[in-house]
Amino acid sequence: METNRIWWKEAVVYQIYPRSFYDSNGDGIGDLKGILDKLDYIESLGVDIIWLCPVYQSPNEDNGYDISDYRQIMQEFGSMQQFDELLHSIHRKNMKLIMDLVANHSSDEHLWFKESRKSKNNPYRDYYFWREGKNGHPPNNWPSFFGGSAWEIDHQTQEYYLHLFSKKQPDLNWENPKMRKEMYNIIEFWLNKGVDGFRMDVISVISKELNFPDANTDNFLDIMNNHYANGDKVHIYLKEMSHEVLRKYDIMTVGEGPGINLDNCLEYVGEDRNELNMIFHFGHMLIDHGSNGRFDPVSWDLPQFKKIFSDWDNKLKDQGWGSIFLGNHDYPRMVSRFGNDTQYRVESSKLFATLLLSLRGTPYIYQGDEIGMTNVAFNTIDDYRDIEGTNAWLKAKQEGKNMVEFLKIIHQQGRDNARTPMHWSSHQNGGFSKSDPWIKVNPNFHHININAQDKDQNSILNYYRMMIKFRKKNPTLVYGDYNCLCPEHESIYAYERWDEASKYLILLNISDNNVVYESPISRSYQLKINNYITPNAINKLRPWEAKMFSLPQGTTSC
Ligand code: ISL
Ligand code: CA
Repeated sequence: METNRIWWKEAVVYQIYPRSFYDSNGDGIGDLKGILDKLDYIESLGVDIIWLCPVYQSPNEDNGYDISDYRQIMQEFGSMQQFDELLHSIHRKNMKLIMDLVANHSSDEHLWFKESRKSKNNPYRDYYFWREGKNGHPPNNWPSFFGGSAWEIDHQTQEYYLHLFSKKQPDLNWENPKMRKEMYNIIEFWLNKGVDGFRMDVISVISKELNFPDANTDNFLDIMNNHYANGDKVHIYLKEMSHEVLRKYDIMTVGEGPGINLDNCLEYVGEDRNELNMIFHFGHMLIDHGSNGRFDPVSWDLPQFKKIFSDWDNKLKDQGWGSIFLGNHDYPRMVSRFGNDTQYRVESSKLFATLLLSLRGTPYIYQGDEIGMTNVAFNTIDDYRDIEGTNAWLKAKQEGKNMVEFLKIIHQQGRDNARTPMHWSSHQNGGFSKSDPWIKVNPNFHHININAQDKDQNSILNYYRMMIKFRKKNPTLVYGDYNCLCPEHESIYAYERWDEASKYLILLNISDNNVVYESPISRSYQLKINNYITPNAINKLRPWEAKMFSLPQGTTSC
């Protein structure tokens, strides 16, 4: 048993996308009071930590990932007083709250940027990256994550500013110590309020290649890896941030960022590094992305999927710590993407709950996955809200693509899949709001909703509750070793978790077929978890069946 036990390793995190969680005042937008109203529900899941996607003041070009004041709450979401009340109520329930820290860029409506653009010698000029154009063109050919150039001309001074995301999200200049100090003060402001940590947005790109060379490829991922991510100084900044503020508090940090991979992850989370506690790894999130990204989908197979989890476990097992997640607000719904969201929606949702809560690392549950919410398929682009999807649509149109086909790709891959309102009940708008929500509700709320599942003992929701409880009672599932059996099997994901105290074997049938899997168990065993209600033979797995056995210590499964 691990001697070095830490609360954030044993915790289960619940991610909230506030805009779509619960609307308390009937304006169609989820809000802080809505989260407060539903705190008993969140507590009933048995989770320990709530991660709130950004709630700061923002013009919402990118739903809060464009912050115009880091010390104010977005008016649509409520007031600072309500935030304080929410934080206290969360603490009263013995849960913790982590905030989203978006430090790579601000909104162009932030005071710093408004000043910065005024003149070349404004004191805030160096809070951002300003460069001259080249012969009437941007300073280089870098593309933005959301399409088009990463540079925008500002007519006032006739210079370009850098924005790796939308042009309303100018990149902050981390080279500037004054800017860094302001950011640390902001972090301190929230920590002094009592928040328990941060999820750090695109933290891997805060140090970019500052001579701004032209990219010599069209492949976005390559450009991002070569020029944006893991720059020279990222670790200097993270160490400084930790030294100046983070280390003074008992908090947790999780870094998000493209370009963090098996080779460099320990530089971010190695225990001797004093940088971050954990990072999200994106291998499985990019598994179906082709060379042109998410709107260029490719197929994937189970051995690939298993290898990603095994490699990451192996890399982090002695040093650092992992985060386990199967979806968030940037990706399609977990069950639609990896499972079967029609015939086996219930079984496959439960199967992925089993996976999520039985791997080593801190599990993150994305709102709505606990009831098996699915992707949505709006029949017109007008019903979509996400800047990434709508930009991609315009580009595809300009390129003369088949737009009927492209809409299907948006259905499958778009970020709005995960952003439709939560389904609280079968009432109007899924009980989310009394008026039209900011984005349409998925029409399947009539049969997929919390109210119905709360009462049903065999629901996905109650399976999550049971699995969370089971994990929390069994630290072996948190800290124990991991070994993947049959990595090449096309439909079975089988693995063991063990320590001196106990041993578990987990069998997951990731397919629509009945599979016979000669279970390696030779001696006495106990079936602890099963996502089917009726029993069956030990060596048979029905479609999307998940079984967890406890084995006597010393049993070899291979
Ligand atoms: O979704 C992606 C593009 O296909 C990801 O690359 C994503 O942009 C990246 O993981 C960063 O995401 C985070 O920062 C963005 C914001 O739009 C996302 O919602 C956020 O999670 C910019 O702040
Ligand atoms: Ca509201």
